[in-house]
Amino acid sequence: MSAHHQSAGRGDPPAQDAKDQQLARFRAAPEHDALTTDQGVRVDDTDNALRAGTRGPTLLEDFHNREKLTHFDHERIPERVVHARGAGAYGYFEAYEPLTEYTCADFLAEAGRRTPVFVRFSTVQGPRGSADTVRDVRGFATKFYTREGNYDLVGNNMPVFFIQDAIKFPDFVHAVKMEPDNEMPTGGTAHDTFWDFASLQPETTHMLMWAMSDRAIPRSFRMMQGFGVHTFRFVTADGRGTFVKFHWKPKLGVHSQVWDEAQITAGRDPDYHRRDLWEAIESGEYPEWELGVQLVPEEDEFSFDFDLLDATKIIPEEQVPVRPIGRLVLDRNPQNFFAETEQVAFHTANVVPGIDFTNDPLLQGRNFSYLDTQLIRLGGPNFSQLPVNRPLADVNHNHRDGFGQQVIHPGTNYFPNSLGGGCPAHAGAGGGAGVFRHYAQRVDGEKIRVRSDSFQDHYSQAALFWNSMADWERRHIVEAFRFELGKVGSTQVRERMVGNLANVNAQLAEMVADGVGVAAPQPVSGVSTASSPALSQENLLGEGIRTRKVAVLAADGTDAGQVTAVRERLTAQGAIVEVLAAKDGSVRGSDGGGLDVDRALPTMASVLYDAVLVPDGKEAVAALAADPAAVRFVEEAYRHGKPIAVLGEGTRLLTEAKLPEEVVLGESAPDFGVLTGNGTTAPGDLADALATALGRHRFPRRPGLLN
Ligand code: HDD
Repeated sequence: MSAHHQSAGRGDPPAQDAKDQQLARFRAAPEHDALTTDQGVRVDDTDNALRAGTRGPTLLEDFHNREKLTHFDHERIPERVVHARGAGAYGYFEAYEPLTEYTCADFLAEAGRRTPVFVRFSTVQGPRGSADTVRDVRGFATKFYTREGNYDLVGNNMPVFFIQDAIKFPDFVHAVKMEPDNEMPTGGTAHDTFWDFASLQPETTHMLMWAMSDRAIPRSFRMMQGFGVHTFRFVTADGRGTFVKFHWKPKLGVHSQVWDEAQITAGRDPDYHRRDLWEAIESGEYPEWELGVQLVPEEDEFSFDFDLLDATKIIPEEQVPVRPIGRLVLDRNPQNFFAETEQVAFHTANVVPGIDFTNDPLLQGRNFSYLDTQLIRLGGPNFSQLPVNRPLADVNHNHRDGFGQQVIHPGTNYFPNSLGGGCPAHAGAGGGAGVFRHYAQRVDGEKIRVRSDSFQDHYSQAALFWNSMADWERRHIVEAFRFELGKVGSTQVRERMVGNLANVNAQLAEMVADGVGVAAPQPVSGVSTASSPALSQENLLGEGIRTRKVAVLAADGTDAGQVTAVRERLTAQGAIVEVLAAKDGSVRGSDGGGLDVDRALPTMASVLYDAVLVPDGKEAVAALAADPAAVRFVEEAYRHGKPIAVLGEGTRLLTEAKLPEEVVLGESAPDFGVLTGNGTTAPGDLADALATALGRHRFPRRPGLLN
């Protein structure tokens, strides 16, 4: 490959028709684009190894064959020990206003300043090839290529963590990953070792509430919140500190799948989230988040009933509001998964002037761990030279050599020096802006291996979370605990875990105990009754229905006019409408014209859509009613709480799917997101009603749901 290909990386335009361009280049100048060895020698044939006679042995002399196989044999690198499964994209961060009152961070210093970013989303437990829609925490890691160096905000889609001290991380990860003897399960936490650990480690309780909630089964990466988790510190140019927590809020709202749906999706499309992100960006629907901060003056450090340094705690938004400070837009897919998404190396200690750490013991441990992990994963100390990791800011130091060194460093390699003109010089000497100076925090204490008493309350905020949930969110949490603990073989572990839950809520503990066949624990007195409405997804719907997917079930005889009318109305609001029929190609509309089929029904499933529409047309509906895949499609959409719209004859499919008749055909049907239009209903009106229903995402109070 020629040099201009190899240098492709960050900042290059997307590869639209890269293959065509490459071919054209080859035709124009074969000497530049022909296949070569690593040494640049052009190769005549890469399909046949050199052999002695056409049927004879392969020869060791074939350097091209040996080089090709050797390179292939070394293609894999160790996958991430956690967060191995992920998807990434480029974009930019744009600041809303100067934040100089709180931080001297250059990328936050001016309204409208844009900073390029790379974001990688991930699951935690599963290996690289595991399914996207497992019940798990999602990683949300952002690398800001600021003018003053790279800043990494390595967060999750949940604002707290399982443990308080990083020294517990290897234990936690050993317990959560696949079990050591049989390497099961692949993705997810529903197994003995995880719950054994969790039940013995009560500090996990708050995070467990989040992990058993719908937050752990997002509809899309684009519809997740993100959190920096720890309390960090903003620092001004004159050295003043302010505590800060970071929040990403998705423009599209926070939405989830239901558990049954997530499990089916894992089979129907294991790449569901990866594909969703990729396709949204390819189609110009750039996902967007707002970055918000909770700011706490240093003098208020001890004014909370929890410790700001404890990563198992949130600051409720009602207590300290989240102030929006900028937006993140992802507008470019990577060109090469390995080079970019796999090789990106995040590190909590990648900070820039104006952002500093606190003594959160989880954060302090992370500040060691990420650099260490990159050394083994990326094979040496020069990984920051990889295109995706390279800062935009100038890099100047005396680090030298090592595996994979890309830079030809001239001159001296030590400091102080006179022979190299004293360069690179200490930036501090000039005293200028844009230099990282550690926050001057006074520290005094004994060397002790002891957790602070202020870290001991493990249940109040777990209760806060539970108390803040809507009825259906609580139902989902109970079902999730029942599922997970139901997969645990050890009765002792089940009992111990249920016992912990009694500290959160007696009803929760009772319902879980009932589901997993253990005795309900004794109620605990003094359980917190506080709540925080900002935690419920019912209050995080977002606006609009952009990129929501609507399936139209069609067959020969479908009322094509209706489809066109509905499609127009919905796509005008940004929804995606796809016509599904038994076979690809087109179907005959009821007016005799053709209706293009977007997807063959057998290749799709209701779990891959947000709503379903069955248009009118006697012949078509009869065919659909006789097709088990179509009937199942409607039934599943119903059981997963999705909006369903039927016009005229389409109603028959509701009956065929054996949905609760009193609901779907009763007056309350629209309240449950089942919309039926008769002969006089204008398709546009039905489309509007469907759009409103889609805006509510799901109808979790509908009878007959699968959780
Ligand atoms: Fe971590 C990866 C997030 C605690 C050690 N972590 C990793 C990634 C995310 C997080 C998003 C994937 C980055 C990527 O996409 O490449 N981790 C968190 C959050 C935590 C957290 C939000 C708690 C607040 N992590 C944590 C602790 C330790 C680690 C306490 C170790 C002491 N994390 C790692 C790691 C990983 C990692 C082993 C695996 C691969 C990598 O770093 O690059 O170093």
